Amino acid sequence: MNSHRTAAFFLLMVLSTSALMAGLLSGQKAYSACFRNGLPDADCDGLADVWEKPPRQYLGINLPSTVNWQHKDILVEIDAMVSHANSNVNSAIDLLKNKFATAPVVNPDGLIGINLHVLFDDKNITHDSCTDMWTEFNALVDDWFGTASERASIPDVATKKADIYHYSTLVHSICGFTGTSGMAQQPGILFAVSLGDAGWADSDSDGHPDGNTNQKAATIMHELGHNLNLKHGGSANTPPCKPNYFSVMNPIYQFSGFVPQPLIDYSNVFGRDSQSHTIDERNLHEPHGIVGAPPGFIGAVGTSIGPPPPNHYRNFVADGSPINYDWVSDSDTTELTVANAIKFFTGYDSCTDSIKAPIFGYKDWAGIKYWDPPEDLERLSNLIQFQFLETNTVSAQGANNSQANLLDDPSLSPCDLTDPKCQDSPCDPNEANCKFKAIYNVTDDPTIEVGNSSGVSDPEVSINDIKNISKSKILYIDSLINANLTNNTQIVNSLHKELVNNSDSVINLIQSNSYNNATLKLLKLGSLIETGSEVGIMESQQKYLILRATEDAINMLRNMM
Ligand SMILES: [Ca+2]
Ligand SMILES: [Ca+2]
Ligand SMILES: [Ca+2]
Ligand SMILES: [Ca+2]
Ligand SMILES: [Zn+2]
Ligand SMILES: [Zn+2]
Repeated sequence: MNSHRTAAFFLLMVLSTSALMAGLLSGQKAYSACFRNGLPDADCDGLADVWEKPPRQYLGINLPSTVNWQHKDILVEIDAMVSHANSNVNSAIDLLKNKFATAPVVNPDGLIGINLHVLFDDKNITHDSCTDMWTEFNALVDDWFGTASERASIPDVATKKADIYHYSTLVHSICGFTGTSGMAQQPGILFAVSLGDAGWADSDSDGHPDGNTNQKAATIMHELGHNLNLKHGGSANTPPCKPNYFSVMNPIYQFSGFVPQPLIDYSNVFGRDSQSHTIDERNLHEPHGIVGAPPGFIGAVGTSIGPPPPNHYRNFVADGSPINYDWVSDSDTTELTVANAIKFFTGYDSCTDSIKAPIFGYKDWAGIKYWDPPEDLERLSNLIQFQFLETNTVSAQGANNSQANLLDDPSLSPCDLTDPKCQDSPCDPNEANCKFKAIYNVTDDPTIEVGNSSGVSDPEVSINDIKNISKSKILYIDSLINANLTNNTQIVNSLHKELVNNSDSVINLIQSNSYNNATLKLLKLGSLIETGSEVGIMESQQKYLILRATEDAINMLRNMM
């Protein structure tokens, strides 16, 4: 079955630097520099113009009637196993279509955005308690990629369709990776979404988990992102869990847990320190904030030392407001040159990273690889995209990019491009000292395989990771109660049992996936704390802390249902 994964397409074109620059300077539409299978691809979406124009066909496969040769299109077919084809799949798809439609990506038609076409097709694939990646999954691809009528009429349709479509099956679970949310080729065509293990939400309450709308939308976008060559840290997988990488690709932002609400979007801006170009863990500024997230988004930053509750991480609004994180744990937030590793989230081992270095966000939307072209061409199309973006669509994308002004802050000194890491730097491309390293000649080497899958995504967030985070939140509430009600042992003991020690304690309820009952119990405990008199003398400040932590835990559990 590997044929459609290894099908090679050759870019039979030679593009010299001077021709490109001449095109840009004369105002010619430089994005005609893109080709697919040697055919012009005006909008650089990996679909040749001729396929996107009427009758909109490729090897007998009809493309959606709304594909546009002058506007980027991404085509996805999704099939589902029985019990995984609930109606909220459509809600998740609608949510994603809106995100792509307003993406800060420019098109020859002068409009921004990407048209995401999702065909939610076969919904009756025989259920399997786990799907082996990739042997069993590839068999599903062979059997189900394409519509029933395409499969009946087009020989080898799976191979052909993989040239123009991404393909996913909503499966129950991935063998050997219980609880993981998915797996994807990176870059590539295929991805699996696996939200069936115990603990994921049961959207239709039939006793069979399948993921709620947010869980589905985030996972589809995350896995498709891997196909489009996005990684857990943007341009690379490591380090993951960067607080200034505001993307659904970031494991700490894909689901609620460390953050109150998931971030279901690709990043558009390099998140950075509110007063400098990046965040340098060797030189942190306690009184500064982090900027670059979508308006209102609450992020999370963690560290391996220091007591900030709960569990060594702190939430922040990424609008530049001071985080006031006491990085050195000396009970003030005034230090301006602190060294600490801030990608460490207790309860989620995949974040563990003690190296202190500058950490960079990424502009996902500009870094998308539409069709696994040679690296050189990728750089080229990114450059073109940036140039065009700056000159033609600044106002169009303004609404979506309110932090753009911060990035262009002229009071900041240019970032140091002699630092190799600055290839991922948060420089604005128009800044005098911020340049892509070079524009390469595009090779016509016919041995380069295009459209080939060259890797697989790193392990994804699992439901167990999320449950670990929720349990740590409960333990934190428990520790607050212990610390603040020391002189009322009987009440403390009974609250402790309710939270941690009874067979139906909140922790045990979470463990057995009874999120609703855990929530009810937390609400009861909350009102008990609220009334105060019943639990003895407690300062209002202490009460506030406990109530806030309780609310946080309740919010998280609600996101899991
Ligand atoms: Ca195209
Ligand atoms: Ca197009
Ligand atoms: Ca199908
Ligand atoms: Ca269900
Ligand atoms: Zn299932
Ligand atoms: Zn991933």
